[in-house]
Amino acid sequence: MSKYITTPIYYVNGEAHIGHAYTTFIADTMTRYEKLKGENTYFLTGTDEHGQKIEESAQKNGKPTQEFADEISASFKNLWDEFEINYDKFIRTTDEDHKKGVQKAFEVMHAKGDIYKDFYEGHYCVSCETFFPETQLIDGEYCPDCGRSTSVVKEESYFFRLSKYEDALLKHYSDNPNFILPRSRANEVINFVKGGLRDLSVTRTSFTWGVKMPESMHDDKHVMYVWLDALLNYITALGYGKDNANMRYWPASTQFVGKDILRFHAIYWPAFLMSLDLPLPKRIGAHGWWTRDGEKMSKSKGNVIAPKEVADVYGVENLRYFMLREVPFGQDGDFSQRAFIDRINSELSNDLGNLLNRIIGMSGKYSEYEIDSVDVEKFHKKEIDAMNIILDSLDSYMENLQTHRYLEELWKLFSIGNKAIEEHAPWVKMKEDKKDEALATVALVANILAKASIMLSPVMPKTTNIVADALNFTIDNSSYKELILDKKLLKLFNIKVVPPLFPRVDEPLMPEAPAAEPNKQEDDKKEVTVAAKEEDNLIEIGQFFETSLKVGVVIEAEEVPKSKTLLKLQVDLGNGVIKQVLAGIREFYSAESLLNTQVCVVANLKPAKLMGMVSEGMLLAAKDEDGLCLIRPEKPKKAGTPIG
Ligand code: ME8
Repeated sequence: MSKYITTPIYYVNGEAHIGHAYTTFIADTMTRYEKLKGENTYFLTGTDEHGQKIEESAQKNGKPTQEFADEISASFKNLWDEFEINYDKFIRTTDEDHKKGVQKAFEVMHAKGDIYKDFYEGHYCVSCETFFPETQLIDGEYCPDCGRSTSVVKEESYFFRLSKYEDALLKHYSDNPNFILPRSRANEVINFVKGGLRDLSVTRTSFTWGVKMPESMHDDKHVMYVWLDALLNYITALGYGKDNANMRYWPASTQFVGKDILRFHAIYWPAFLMSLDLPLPKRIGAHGWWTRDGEKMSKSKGNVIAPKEVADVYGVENLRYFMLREVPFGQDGDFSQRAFIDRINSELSNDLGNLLNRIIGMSGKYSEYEIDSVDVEKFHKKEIDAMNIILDSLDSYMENLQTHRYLEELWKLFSIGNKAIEEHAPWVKMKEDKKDEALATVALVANILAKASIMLSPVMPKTTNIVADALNFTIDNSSYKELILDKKLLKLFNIKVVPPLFPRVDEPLMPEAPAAEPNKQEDDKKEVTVAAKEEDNLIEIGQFFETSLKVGVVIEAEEVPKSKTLLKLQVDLGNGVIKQVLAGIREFYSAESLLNTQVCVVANLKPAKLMGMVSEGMLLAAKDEDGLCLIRPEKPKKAGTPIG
């Protein structure tokens, strides 16, 4: 069976940032992992180039839209090439073949009776390229997803009968519980669909930068809605609407997306596919959001991290390792140089790099760089068994997208190696004239390094090739079979001396993010507030409404290790928004007791960091000498219902 792995196609309204790099790294890692296992795998990435947002960005930059799109698309492609991303195709939605494929799909949907013409009247957010009914807007004007102002649109439009697919979608989610990963995210999608799907406006007449209607529709006033155009890239890339050359790869095995665009991929996309009578992707993997030093990245704050800037100073493979190790798939992650440097120094340099250096050094000293595994089983049965248990466990972590657990477990192999060296002290054995035992320990560790580097190769392909080169073998499907599946040991070979792989980093190598607004002012404000009598401190109603209070549903809850007070909650705030809240309520509530209960949340707090984790909101609670209780709605309300 073949595998097909995709990233979202990135908008060409700005250069790549670290969030784009993360999606691309996971997809690339997964592709390399499948290829290592011998699977026939196809990997697609590319750029999303149509729509009002791109047209407006080009205008702002004073460039013709196509020229602007060409430049930014090339900058994405060059970056991925420089990072040696192993894609099979880089698609652009301005490619002629893609446009034809989209037109073809439109005709098929139309012939099926799923497209009809009507008038659209509603609100449009250009930044999200999304239509919203008035009821969903914040204060009747602002986008519920990104908070930006929406504009009123009233125009003739073709509609896709999304409502027709409501039941089929719900059935698909319930028949395929792994369709959306992590599973906790499935709830928000299911609730959204259960809330009722409105037919989707899929063409626009107010601008022209989009795929034209198929000629058969005889209606050239309209261009395709950018999300219809964009989602179809996943099949046009395989030749849909042209020669179907690679359609054998469909359905996709994993489609990676950020949580912000899960709804499009888990609702609209499957409905489009059902309309086209095509099978649905096996699963949609939705990852979390990256912040920088606890702050949301944005151009206006000037704290966006360009992946190239990081890679130039820290190395792209170190960055891949850090991002995949740092966050559980699906959760938000924070990029800080401190955390990155700690992992480079302790995990890459100490655990992996030093182990290789020790083996190079010892084998040189004791056996002129010759390694023979002949006595390993005799002296190190315990270590071999422990190693095999770990190696056997790895596949399920990677297949379930748990890259952080995969790497965490993989690193236990280095502990086994280091411990064996300490316990068996080959230098002592050499003095005691037990050379065979000393050499067996060196060979054990060489084998550990070899096997670990095979399994690490999808994450750090170049670095692990250097390790393999030092150990005189090649990382590929046949060494994977021999050393991992068949559990064989390396045959007699000579070690090659290589320079240290991971020089230690002592100081941050990049300028720090511009300082966030000083907290001092905030603190001063608090003091004044506390000092003043409450009734003297009257506020305008508008000030109160600056605080966004919402009903939320706790969909995940866990204790924060090493904290007596904190619980880490994922709170569903409706419309696909899930926020992580660190609440100091552990003394009063257990994590389990909060699951699926309703809470009241301050939803527009600036993210803050507690114990290295980001908290994006605050729960309302009352506390007196008898303890603390949460404030909750008297009757259940929909997630996201505003309070005020
Ligand atoms: O949404 N943290 O394109 P886009 C983590 N063209 N990931 C992030 C991120 C962050 N801070 N910011 C962006 C689009 N991403 C559409 C997609 S697909 C048919 C069309 C990642 O350029 C994340 O994967 O806004 C997100 O889904 C993707 O970039 C969106 O990129």
